[in-house]
Amino acid sequence: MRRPLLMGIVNVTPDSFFDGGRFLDPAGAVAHARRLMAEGADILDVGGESTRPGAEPVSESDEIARVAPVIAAIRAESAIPISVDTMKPGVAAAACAVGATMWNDVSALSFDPDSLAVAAELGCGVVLMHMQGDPRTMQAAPRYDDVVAEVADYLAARAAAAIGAGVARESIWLDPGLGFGKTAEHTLVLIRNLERIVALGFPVLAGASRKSSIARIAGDRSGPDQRLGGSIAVALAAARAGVAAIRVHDVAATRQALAVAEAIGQA
Ligand code: HH2
Repeated sequence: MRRPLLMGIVNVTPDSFFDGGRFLDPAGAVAHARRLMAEGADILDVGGESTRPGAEPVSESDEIARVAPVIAAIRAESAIPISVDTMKPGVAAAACAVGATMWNDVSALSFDPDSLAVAAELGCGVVLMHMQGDPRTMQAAPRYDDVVAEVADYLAARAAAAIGAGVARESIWLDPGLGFGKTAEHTLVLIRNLERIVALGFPVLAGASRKSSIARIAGDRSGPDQRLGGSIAVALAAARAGVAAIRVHDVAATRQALAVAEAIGQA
């Protein structure tokens, strides 16, 4: 097992499902970023719009006002790779202008007709994530005949579209979008079959950190603040499947679990 990179989550939002409102103040968000770096984060993912089911959309200017000062402040003190979690090309461009190095797009560059061209022009890394529907409605009635094949085919098609638009192949990462327009059973089947997403030949990012599917899979009623154990179980499975990076709220605990699992594997 080769230890995957850890992407630490910095949500500068009032309404994210786990940490909404905790880091809306830029100074608080930067302090949180520092904490994640001290815990060993390899990448920071800064977002200004929640994608939780039912979340209200945020205007481009409000989103930029949330993320840009935080990214600029982190960049002023660290060379760590920073991704911006946004569906909007204008936000991605503003974020890259102040130091973001990657565009993490849960819509796989499909939300805006300009997204593909802007990603090519920015020349940054891109994460193309699978989602069925959009955040407001995605959990209403997710349906697949074969969730793994459909997610893999979609990601391969979006990677081809990005390359066709001029995005460098080596800049592309793929993400199966655990919990995005998926029942807990769909998410579980995807976790069991992450190797098939890895087999597409791009670095894979995966994240189920504290999502409701953790509680559903476990068969309990835990809230987001009680889902660390299950989140770590998914991180270990993702590492075994060969993902390149895991997106987490809890860098220290996940890093420790991965280090021990790796040591056991080498013993
Ligand atoms: N999950 C969330 C947000 N962005 N990006 C990628 N690539 N993969 C994910 O699984 C993913 C993502 C949801 O988590 P969080 O940011 O904590 O919540 P919210 O969207 O409510 O801010």
